[in-house]
Amino acid sequence: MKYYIIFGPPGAGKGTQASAISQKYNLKHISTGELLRKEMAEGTELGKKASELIDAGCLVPDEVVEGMIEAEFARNRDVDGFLLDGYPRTLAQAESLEQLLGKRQECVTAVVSLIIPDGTIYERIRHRAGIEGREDDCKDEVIANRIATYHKKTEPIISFYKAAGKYSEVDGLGTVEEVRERIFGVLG
Ligand code: B4P
Repeated sequence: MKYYIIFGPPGAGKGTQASAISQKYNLKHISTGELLRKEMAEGTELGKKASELIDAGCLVPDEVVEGMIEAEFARNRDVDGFLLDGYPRTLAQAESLEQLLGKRQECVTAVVSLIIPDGTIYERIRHRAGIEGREDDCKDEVIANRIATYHKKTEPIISFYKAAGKYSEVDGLGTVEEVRERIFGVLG
């Protein structure tokens, strides 16, 4: 099994690029953001708790997303691997993923990180707010908190995967197609 991670700040293009990557390599795409939005749309207890945090630009607790990932691995057996999008987002999540994969005698295959400046994050998320109306995209202070949370809690993961020799960076600026070709160039 392959376990790829598409990594980057909010608005870097992770979700945008994920479908082409998962199609090309026959991977099951797992977006923790999408799974959480589904819970919110269905009005489940988990969704109600998550929405307060997400709408404020905060991360949901590690154990919530860890449980979701474990359930998705168990549910999807007929694939060549997984593309994790938006997970892990903290060092604790990265360590938990190591343990989970270790139990299956597996490990992370590669991490592809999309690099974009903070200013572009604002532009892209403001643009998406006009199209999708996601609550967490609509206020500048919430976007600012998501960016700050990325730098504080998510960026430290980079050294974790660099040390494991699994980390590559791709320029996230340019058209969706240009970025996609760069990702394919790294994944081979
Ligand atoms: P996500 O759903 O992961 O939201 P995101 O970071 O905004 O990324 P997304 O994949 O949607 O956007 P993309 O960059 O593709 O998470 C939402 C929230 O859920 C988090 O803030 C957090 O609260 C919670 N959460 C999720 N996972 C969690 C975890 N593991 N632990 C704890 N909490 C968690 O695209 C953004 C926009 O850019 C789009 O409009 C797109 O069209 C545009 N775009 C993309 N590529 C472009 C390009 N090349 N040029 C121009 N525009 C482009």
